Parts: sequence; structure tokens; C-alpha cells
Amino acid sequence: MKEKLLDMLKSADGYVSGQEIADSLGVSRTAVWKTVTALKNEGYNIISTKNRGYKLNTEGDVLNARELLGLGGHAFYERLTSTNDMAKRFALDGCKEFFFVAANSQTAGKGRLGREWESPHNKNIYISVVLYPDIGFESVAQITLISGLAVVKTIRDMTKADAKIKWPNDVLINGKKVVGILTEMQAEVNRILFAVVGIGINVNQTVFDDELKEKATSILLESGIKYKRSEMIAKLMQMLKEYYKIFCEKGFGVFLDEYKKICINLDREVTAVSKGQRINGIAVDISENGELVIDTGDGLVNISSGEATLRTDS
Ligand code: BT5
Repeated sequence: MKEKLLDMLKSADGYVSGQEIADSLGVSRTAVWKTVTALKNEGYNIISTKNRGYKLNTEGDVLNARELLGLGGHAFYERLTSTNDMAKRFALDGCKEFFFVAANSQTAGKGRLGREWESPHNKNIYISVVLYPDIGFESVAQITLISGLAVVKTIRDMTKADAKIKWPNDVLINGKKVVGILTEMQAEVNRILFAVVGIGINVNQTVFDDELKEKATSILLESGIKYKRSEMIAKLMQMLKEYYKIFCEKGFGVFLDEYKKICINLDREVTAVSKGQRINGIAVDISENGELVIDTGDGLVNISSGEATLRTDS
């Protein structure tokens, strides 16, 4: 009943009267009113006007399983500890490639190296995608890089915001972090069993904790526009599939030019911590394998995204 009513409102050009809905669904007007109330509680912005009926304000941003239907295999949760952890469980159960887990909030959203990912309810995208890459261990870190490219393309195409990559796993707009990516993998001695790419996009968040205020932002804050998360997820999945397919066929090298163009670290001073060692210098290049090349003054050092954290001076 909810689905049918929602379909009627979605396809209507303006108001639909309560009577018309009741007749078409074969229910009472009270039942219509109750269903509309339930949909409103889910977050749908339905306007009720006396003598005219109901109208769906399509500007609203609602993320739920219904809105994600049609995007292929997926699981949606209102609240989860971490979409990455849940995606791993699906992968262990043998879900298909590109299966994704999305949530409206995370209670233990993860960054790299045990850091936290702030995941307030009903504002942002928290999504984890299962992949079965047939590549060597040394190439897994490149999945983060191509995922970053897919995210940047999605944001640029949809919002026109000037999104850039901070190697290896951050997407920034106007110098502030708007996206974080966490790739995890499970492997046997000589073979990758699966990889999970977790992507957090600050879409409609407007208030950040004190600790994050200076360094984090959202698409709404930067563009002034409230985007629909379900549409952004659809576009992101399309881009990710495209980029990943090319990556599996041709490797990371074909993305190098595109990556360098939008990577903010190049030609700037960086401090990298890799395998417990601090490396200071100028980031001069990205290698064919997606490593950051740092000129320390004493020579060039390549660091792999899998094992480095990075500070870039502006
Ligand atoms: C990351 O780690 O940037 C990876 C974040 C991945 C989050 C996604 S959400 C879906 C999936 N499920 C998960 O559990 N995780 C993934 P890292 O480079 O370590 O950055 C973490 C740092 O970013 C924190 O220490 C904060 O300083 C900052 N931070 C935390 N929450 C943020 C937010 N919402 N927006 C911007 N910065 C944030």
C-alpha cells in the first residue's frame, strides 16, 4: 500500500485528492491518511492541503531500502556499527561483486589505523562495496585510488564542485575533507579473497564536532544545494563499476594522468609516516603503481598508499 501510494504521488503532476487515492487503491480515506503519515515519518516531504489532497515535494532527501531498489544487489540499514564490517560478512557468505551495504548512520564508523569516522544520522552517505579483484597484494592499495577518482567524478558531474584528491584516500573541496575512503581486504597466503571499499561522503551535514570544524565540510555547505543521496549513490556505483572494470583490464597506469591532474599533494611539502618512519620532502610525482614519490633532498622515496599517512602543508 505504501509503495503504491508513493508511486501515485511520484508520478502525479501536482496534488492528488485523498478520494482519488482511496478509490484507486480500494481503501478508505482514513487508511490513505494513515499511510501518508507513515511515509512522512520515514522522511518523505508530503504536503497535505485541505480540499486539494496530497503532494510529494520531490526536493526531499530520503534514503531507505525503497529508494535504493533498482540499483542492484544491496543491503540497507537505518543504523549499523560500520558498513565495512557488514559488507565483509556478506562477502564471507559469497555475495556477488558490487554488492553494497549502505546505512543512514554508523555507530562505529571507521577511518584508517583505528581512527573514527563521524557518521551522523540521515545526512550523509556511508556505503561499502564488495569486490573480488584478481590482482596481487601489492595492487590492492590502487583500488582506493581509483575509487577516489570515481567519487571525484561523481561529485564534479553532479554538483560542479571543484573536488580534488589528497593522496591516497581523501577527497577535498576548497581544502576541506568531504569524503574518506577505507579499503580493507581479506586474503589467504597467496590470494585475495575479497576487498571491501568503504566510502563516506558528507552530503547534507551542516554542523561538525569542534575537532572537525576546521578541516571537514559537506557538499551542501560547499554548493548550497541539498542533493539526494540515493541519486548520488546510483551515480557513484555507475562510476565505480566503470573505473574498476578498466582497472581490472588495464591496471592503474591508464588513470595516472587523470589522477595527477586532481591530486593536490604534488609540488607541495609533505610529511609521510610509512612503516613507522617519518619522511619529509616535496611530493614530486605519482608512480605507475600509484605510489607517492617524495623528494627528500637526499633522493627519491616511493611510498605506497597501503601503509602511509600524510600531512600536506598548504
Ligand atoms: C578515512 O580515514 O578517511 C576513511 C573513512 C572511511 C569512512 C567510510 S564510511 C563507510 C565505511 N564504513 C566505515 O566504517 N568506514 C567507511 P582516515 O584517513 O584515517 O581519516 C580519518 C580522520 O578523518 C579522522 O581522524 C578525523 O580527523 C577525520 N574525520 C572523521 N570523520 C569525518 C567526517 N565525517 N568528515 C570529514 N573528516 C572526518
